[in-house]
Parts: sequence; structure tokens; C-alpha cells
Amino acid sequence: PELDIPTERATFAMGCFWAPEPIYGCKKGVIRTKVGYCGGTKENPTYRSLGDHTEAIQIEYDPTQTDYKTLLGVFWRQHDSTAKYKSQYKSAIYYENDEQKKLAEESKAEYQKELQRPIVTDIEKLGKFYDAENYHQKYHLREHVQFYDSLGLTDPALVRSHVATRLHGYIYGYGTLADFEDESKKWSLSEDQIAFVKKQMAHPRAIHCGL
Ligand code: MHO
Repeated sequence: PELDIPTERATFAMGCFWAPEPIYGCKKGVIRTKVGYCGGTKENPTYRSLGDHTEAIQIEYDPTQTDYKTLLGVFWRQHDSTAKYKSQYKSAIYYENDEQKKLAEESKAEYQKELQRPIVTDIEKLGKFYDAENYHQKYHLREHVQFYDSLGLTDPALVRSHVATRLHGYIYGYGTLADFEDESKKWSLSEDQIAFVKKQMAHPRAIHCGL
């Protein structure tokens, strides 16, 4: 169920990196997500010693099911791209090739038409991406320790897991019941596990991320 298939990558910074993992987690074609630090010059940054880096999410997606442009659409709609924050929380798109750069610039111009205030998002070439500490990965899923434990998704499995990535999104209310019922068949969840996810989907906990 961990889906070892060819993927492409998108790297975005949209404020505190706890929030975008569930937002992207159960979008169509998203295989896995992780969070980390990039964009700065400090070697081996950590959460407590971040230097000039920015909190970012890295999304691995199946290009036969979704595309970079679709993921950019989510990026613009799911955070405030007009607010100026310090480098830790700035809004940024980290492209990896000319195609991504072009799509990022086009989508920025397109989305700017809908806004009164200027977009401050930086569009930069991705340098080294440093994975964040495990406790930041799937941060909100970690509130449900009994649940992910019951799935055998303790660290380090939790960090790279496709199933954890998808469930993270569903549990925080970012997917539809029909999609969950369809795709969860592949994961052979128990009735209790299915009931738990459905209950959370009906009343998702709020994502807290004070900057
Ligand atoms: N200090 C904030 C943001 C955490 S974020 C991973 C909080 O604890 O909610 O930078």
C-alpha cells in the first residue's frame, strides 16, 4: 500500500509547515508529503536553529493523476500570499526546472488579478531541502496516536508513509467521503479504523498554527 511509483516533486512555503501537509495529503494524485527547511544558506538547519531558511512542504505526486498547475492552484488558495512574514514563514515557490518556473510565474500573474493587494510570494530555484525533525512530520496526525499506532505507522514509517499522508488529509476534513471509501479499500483498514476516520471527517479538529 505504500505505492512505490515514479513521482514528480513540488516544493512550497506557505507559512507554518504543519498546515499544508493535511491540505495536500488527500488531493488527487498526491503520493506523499514531508516538511523541511530550504531557501537559506545555513548548513544543517534545525527547528531551533533555523538561520535564514524557510519552512516548506515537499509534495511527491503521480504526474498521471495530477499536475504542477493543479497543485499551484491549491497553493494560492490555501494561504495568504499577500502577507509579509519573516523568512521562517514567508510565502515561496521553489521550482526545480524551467517548466515549473514558468508555470509558477504564470499562475502568480493569473491569481494576482483576483486580489487587491500585491502578492509577495518569492519564486526561487530550489537548493538543498533539509528534512525537518520527525516530530514535525505529519504533525497533526500525531495527535491521534492510538490510531496511527494501530496501523503500524510509528516512526520512521510515519514520516514517509503514503497511507499516513492520505489519512492525514482525510482526518482533517480535506477530502470527500466517497473518495475515502473508494481508496481506503486498498489499505485493508479495520471497521474500527474506518469508523474513526469517518468520525473525524464529520468533525475535523481545527488546525492550529499560530505564526
Ligand atoms: N510557534 C507556532 C508555529 C509552529 S511552526 C512549526 C506554534 O507553536 O503554533 O513554526
